[in-house]
Amino acid sequence: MSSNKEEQELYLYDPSLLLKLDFYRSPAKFNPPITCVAPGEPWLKVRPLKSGDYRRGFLQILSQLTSIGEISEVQFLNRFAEMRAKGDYYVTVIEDLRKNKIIGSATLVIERKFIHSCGNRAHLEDVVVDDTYRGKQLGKLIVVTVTCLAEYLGCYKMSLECKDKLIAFYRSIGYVDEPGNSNSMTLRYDKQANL
Ligand code: 16G
Repeated sequence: MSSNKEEQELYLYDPSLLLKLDFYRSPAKFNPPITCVAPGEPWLKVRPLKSGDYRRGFLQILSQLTSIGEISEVQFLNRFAEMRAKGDYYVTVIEDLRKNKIIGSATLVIERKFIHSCGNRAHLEDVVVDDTYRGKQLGKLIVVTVTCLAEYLGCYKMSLECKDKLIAFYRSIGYVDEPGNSNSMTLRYDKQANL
């Protein structure tokens, strides 16, 4: 990708938001300490999704999570533009700058409500980190980044659905099963059983 093209790229949301997050508010412990601004290696970058990330393997990384289907660059850009116009989608990625590749992603979606004084509820979605980058705390880093972002943006709570094997991970960074209120139910229209 030419640098001219890179300059024309759009961010999904304002990248300066990531400079304002206070990682010390999270119960997550990082050893060694890292944050979204200082992710532990000079070649790692945490940032909002960009319009050019189709060519940086963004969909390939998501395919480590679930089925992606055939998505053209035009379809990607149309969905990107819809999310950007809505303003409630905070798809956040980790890039390996050496390879110009997306290696991790997590999405914060904000749902506007009438309850809780017209409050906003945060949803954690589509968390994935390339498993060849294990041991760099990147799963924790990307989840804590969007978790702190939701709090910064004034959400009253953040919730998620996950596989059983990930419960311990989410507990370790502050997510809890609320007694009597932690069930998740699904009705599938796509009839896919990718569980
Ligand atoms: C997990 C994800 C969810 C994702 C779903 C895909 C997290 C915290 N949860 O539940 O966001 O959309 O998997 O599975 O990342 P599906 O293809 O069966 O909907």
